[in-house]
Amino acid sequence: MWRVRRSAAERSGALRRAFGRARLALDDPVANRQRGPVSSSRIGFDPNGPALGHGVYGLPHTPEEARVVLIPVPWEPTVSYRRGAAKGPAAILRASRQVDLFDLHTGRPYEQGIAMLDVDPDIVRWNAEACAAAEPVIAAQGELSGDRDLEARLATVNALSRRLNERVAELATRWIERGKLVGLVGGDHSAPYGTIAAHAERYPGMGILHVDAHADLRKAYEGFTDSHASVMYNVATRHPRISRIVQVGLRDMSEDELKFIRESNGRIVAHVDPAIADRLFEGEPFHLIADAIIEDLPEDVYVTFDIDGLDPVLCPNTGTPVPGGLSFQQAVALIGRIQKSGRRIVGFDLNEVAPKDDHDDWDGNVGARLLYKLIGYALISHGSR
Ligand SMILES: [Mn+2]
Repeated sequence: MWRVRRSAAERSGALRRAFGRARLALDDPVANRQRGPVSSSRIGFDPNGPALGHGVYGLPHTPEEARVVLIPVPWEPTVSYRRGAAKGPAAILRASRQVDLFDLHTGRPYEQGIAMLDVDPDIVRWNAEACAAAEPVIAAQGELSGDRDLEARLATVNALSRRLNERVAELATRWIERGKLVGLVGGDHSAPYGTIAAHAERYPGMGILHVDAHADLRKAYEGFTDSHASVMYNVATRHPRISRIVQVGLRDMSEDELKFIRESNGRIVAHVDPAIADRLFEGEPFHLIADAIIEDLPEDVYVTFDIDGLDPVLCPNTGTPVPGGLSFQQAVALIGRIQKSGRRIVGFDLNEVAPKDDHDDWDGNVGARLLYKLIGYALISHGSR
């Protein structure tokens, strides 16, 4: 028998060593800059207490006061497999109140203020209209074969998608111009198109880290020009100032999408899930894989995170789950290493989070925690600690 019973003293020694290592992790310079006593008078509330406000993460900040402004976009008309992503912002908001404000990776992101805007009622209305119009088109799998009614419905969805994109871009631009760090909470993956466009305007030459099980490079899907499955195609073709798109976690894609990547001459780089898994199986440490991925990115990075890039045990109710994917720790390490490499996270979105129902909070819980890491690392990467 190789397991040896350890004495209590040895066990506590092991605990001390483990705790010492945790301390070391917190002793890194980034965490240090966030140290110092936090008094409730300085920030107006007790960060160790239960959530006080009705805001995201239980925080009391208004968008004007906050450094980070989150735009909720409950949108899912083109969802092809199962719905639920429109409930993502509410699920994340609900679950966020259970997240401890102090974060072991990023310290105290809450000190700078985080606020989620109220949902724009126009977006709710457009989503309902577009979902109703889309239903028969999805049922026909985009095979319209001259059917006037289906063609009219498709045109309605595409027009509403354009309105959504314009509205989201306006909202994002308005808050970016006020000096805020803007994040978007979807919704399906077409929801963040407008905020990606707004950031591309503000940060010419920026790159995108795109975490997803899918490439989302389809030239329209089921006839929908602004499908969740087309968002990166639209980003790539409509925004030449985006210097590079680096995709991670892909494990379900068409040959046309692969061809589109190959023909992009390196502007789109795909780190597919099977290749990452092979390297891990062969014993390559994840940090080297992560750094190789980040090497492909320019100085300014926008992160678009489809929750289905993670292992589906972390997002069981997302619209199009695929086995495989990143662990939570790997995803957090990847985001963290963007910041540690000296790059700047200029904006971000989290999409395709879908709760099972209005009471289930697992998908929302994972989403809220991942979003908090994105916020924390984005803030540190801006040097505004
Ligand atoms: Mn996606």
